[in-house]
Amino acid sequence: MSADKQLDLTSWPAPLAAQYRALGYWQDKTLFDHFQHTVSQFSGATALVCGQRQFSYLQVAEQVSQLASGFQSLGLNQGDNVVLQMTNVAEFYFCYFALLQKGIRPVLALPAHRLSDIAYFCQHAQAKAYIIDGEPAGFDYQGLAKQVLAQSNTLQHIVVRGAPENLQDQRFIALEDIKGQADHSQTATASDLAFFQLSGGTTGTPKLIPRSHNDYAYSVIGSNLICQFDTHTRYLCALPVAHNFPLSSPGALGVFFAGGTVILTQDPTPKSAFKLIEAHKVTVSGLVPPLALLWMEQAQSTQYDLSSLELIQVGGAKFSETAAKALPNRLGCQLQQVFGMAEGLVNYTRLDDPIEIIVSTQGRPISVHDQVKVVDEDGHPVAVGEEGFLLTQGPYTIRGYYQAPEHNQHSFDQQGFYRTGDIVKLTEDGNIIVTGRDKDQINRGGEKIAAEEVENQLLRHEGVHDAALIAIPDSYLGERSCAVIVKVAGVEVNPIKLKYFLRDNGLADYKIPDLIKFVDALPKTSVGKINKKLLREEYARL
Ligand code: AMP
Ligand code: DBH
Repeated sequence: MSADKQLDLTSWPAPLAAQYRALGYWQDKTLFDHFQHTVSQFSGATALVCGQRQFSYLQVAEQVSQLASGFQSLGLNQGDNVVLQMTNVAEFYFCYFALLQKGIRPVLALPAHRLSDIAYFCQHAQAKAYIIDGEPAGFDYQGLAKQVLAQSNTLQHIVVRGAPENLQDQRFIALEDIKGQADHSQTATASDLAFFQLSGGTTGTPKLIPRSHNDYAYSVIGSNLICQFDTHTRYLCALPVAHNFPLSSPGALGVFFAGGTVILTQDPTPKSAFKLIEAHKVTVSGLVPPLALLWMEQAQSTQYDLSSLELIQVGGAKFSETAAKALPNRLGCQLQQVFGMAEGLVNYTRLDDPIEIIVSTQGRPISVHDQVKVVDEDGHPVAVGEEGFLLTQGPYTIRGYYQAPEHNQHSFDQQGFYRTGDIVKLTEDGNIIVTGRDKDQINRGGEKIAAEEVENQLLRHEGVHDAALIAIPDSYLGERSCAVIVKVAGVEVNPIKLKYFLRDNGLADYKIPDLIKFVDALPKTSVGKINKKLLREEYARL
């Protein structure tokens, strides 16, 4: 089945699409149109700061138009997929808009993804190009690209920011060298699939999330209204640029739609971030809970002036009420909790909410047309204040993962509501409190790990007979991962060897178990599945 046919299967039912258009949520403008609109209004304003480099809106637009023709001259066309993996550098946005302009669809990989993820994205998306950062400190993406090439039969180009090392291999080409004559013509249309976000996942393989221009643009515009991003906004992008939170909630796209400035950093720790806050008079940033805690600790003794900060958004994992109460004083600004997902639904506490709501809830949906259902095991709605499973549909929540028909059967209900896998309570006033999780995932300080993926990799080791990956509480990260393993008799295995084995197999560092424990047998439920609930209780005090 062709990729576009597949999108039809996962797109919104016609009556809902008509409603979202009638409401003005879907404006039938592409993400590139929205960006261009800002360029036409604020061409001289600073759009982007990246290290020593600064770019006005016009300068960003020039870079984008030259890359748009560059990508086409490589033979990439509307409907083609590519994998884009950049660190927090300006070129991420140049590539992103250029690809979107031409209807070429990037899979937004995170810098932490490794061979096992990237090879899978390339294969599943039939990617024709893999675009990487060739000069970051700390990791050799060009080396990774060589390994990816060896496993892919679709990749034709490795496009490298910086200098390609592998000059004998014609497939490696510098991003700088593909730039052509400025090309402002657009091939994409707003109802098209624009790009792929990635799901934290719950299964053996990560899932690709198809986002359309219309739905994503609406989530950004709605977020801007709630968070009041405007031309004065100076947003420090401290989380990985490609992640849904700093890209769209309202994140960098919110800034670019509003005419503000994005300040990029590769290093989100206080030492570097605080310096940038002072230097660029940052007004807002989005953080995961462990980073927020670190900033709060260090703010006490910092020499830098943080007084420009107006708002800190915290999301990606549950932020404790105690920390939430302390944040405004420690950082001298307002707190906003954000509970979102790359599949769609994003909830915010509102800027004018009473402080009790801001510290004790994860907010409410962007749109009154985000429908949320909180149901029990049998799918019946629970009473307000009762815990249940959260399902949702709305103007920017996907109807299906990309080419994953079997998985989609479980992930969406009969009406097409997405099963978030989160356990929540609704308050009287419609705010959501996240109380737990039904999905087999570990949320390691905002980084999601699908237990099954790591278990499958562990089971490939000759010394592993059975394996279960569980979350254990951690005061800093919220959760850490622990692999509980039954060995094969007579084969020598130890935690260090297993961790190396996983790394050598291309598993990303954040997915490598923090702890590995050996047991004689794993507890089973009455139907013979591993009893993870029991394991979690047993290992909770480690
Ligand atoms: P993903 O589907 O990989 O984008 O991850 C989204 C998931 O992150 C949500 O379904 C929640 O499980 C979790 N999450 C995001 N924000 C929060 C938050 N503020 N509090 C608790 N969990 C969160
Ligand atoms: O965790 C997430 O995926 C997330 C958190 C906050 C998200 O996708 C978002 C906001 O948009």
